[in-house]
Amino acid sequence: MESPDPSADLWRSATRVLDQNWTGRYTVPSRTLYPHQWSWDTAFAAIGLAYVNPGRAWRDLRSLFEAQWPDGRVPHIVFDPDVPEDAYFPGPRFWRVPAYAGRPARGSTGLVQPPMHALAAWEVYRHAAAHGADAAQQARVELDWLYPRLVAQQEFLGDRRDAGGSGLASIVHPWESGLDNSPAWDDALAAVPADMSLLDTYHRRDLDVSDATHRPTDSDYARYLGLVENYRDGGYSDNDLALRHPFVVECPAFNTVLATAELALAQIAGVLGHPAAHRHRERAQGITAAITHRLWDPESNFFHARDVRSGRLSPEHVVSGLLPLALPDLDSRRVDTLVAAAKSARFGLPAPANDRTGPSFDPVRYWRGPIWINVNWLLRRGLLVHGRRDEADELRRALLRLVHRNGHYEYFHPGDGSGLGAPAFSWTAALSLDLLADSSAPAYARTFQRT
Ligand code: 2M8
Repeated sequence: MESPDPSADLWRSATRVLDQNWTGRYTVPSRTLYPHQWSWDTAFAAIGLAYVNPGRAWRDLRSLFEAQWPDGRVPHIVFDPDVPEDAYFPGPRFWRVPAYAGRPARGSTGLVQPPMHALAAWEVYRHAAAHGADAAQQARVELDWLYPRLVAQQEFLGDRRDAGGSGLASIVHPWESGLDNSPAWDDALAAVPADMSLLDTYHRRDLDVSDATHRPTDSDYARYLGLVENYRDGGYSDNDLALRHPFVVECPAFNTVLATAELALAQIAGVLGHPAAHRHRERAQGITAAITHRLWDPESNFFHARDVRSGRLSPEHVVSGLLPLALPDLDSRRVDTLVAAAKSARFGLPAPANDRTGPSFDPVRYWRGPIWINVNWLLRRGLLVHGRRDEADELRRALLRLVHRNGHYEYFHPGDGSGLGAPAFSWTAALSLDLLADSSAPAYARTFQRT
């Protein structure tokens, strides 16, 4: 596909990052920091690959879903058996996931991540025809293969993970949120014991390859490991989660993605001639209602994570509280309130991961202050869904400017925009391609470098 002029260098560099991070079967998020396949990263990569290599987008999604568990869960990391155990911690040996019949010989974790994949599959399908008749035909075959697997993923999250009985999926580990180190988990994590001796037993590989001031603290990391051990030693069972597991939380962003997935599944079901389209739309409405009912705080006028065990809402204002904007059925009063919050001194667009005015704001520690492209990409979708065209275009230009000036970094400093974390990061590159290719906002190509 032709790159939109005059953004050709950004287009080329983004394509190069995705090429460099392609292993032959899937895209790694980063060669240095994340040398395996990550779940929601795969979905974001596919959204970008839709423009430059749809065959690879489908291969990526297939690789991930080939590792889906019989209970429907899609693991948050699928390990590459050719990568040494010590290249990433915690690796396959720590997770001790049982081998299931029919699964390929790739280990995985037992956690999940936000189910972005239905939306990604829909986006790849939508763009397939632009690549010719063969690509369009392949897209149809791939959708057919993926659809029942995507439905199983939703059922796992909607049934097995509805620990609060509220119609929302709970996460059992901060890593499941994708917004791993967000202050949204601080309250719930405070009740999780930090066994510091785990850090004597295990070596934090992330600190070998990145700056410790950017990464989670040791006490948070000890809690992360303890949570994995608890879930793992319970056989990764989701029975009686709220009683047996010390971290069970309903996240507004995770559940927004869950609802968005139902809407994408409705579209996919329509293409496949499947009668379930209506049911998927109803589910999306049900999740939207539950998010509004359970996670909106009328005092703060914002969405917050709920700790299912204590029943408390997190007091933090973080970017996940803005993401329900992506729900088409969100009422207009809340839409207005969220847009105002996004543009307020707390955030500003592009939105940092955390409230700039709050005490937990840290401009370099990951998910506690920096700007991430993926959550802003979701926010932009929300603005578009609710007809906020001008704000969406402005955000699009700002995101592209940020990446163009600073590179395809994992995250960006919310003050000076400098690149932080891993360079050559896949979802930054992939979503830049999607933002660049947006033909509905052609003005971008003329203005983003100047403004
Ligand atoms: C980060 O998470 C991993 C653990 O899953 C880590 O910190 O080692 C998060 O930013 C997560 O959202 C992302 O999927 C992953 C790979 O990019 O990195």
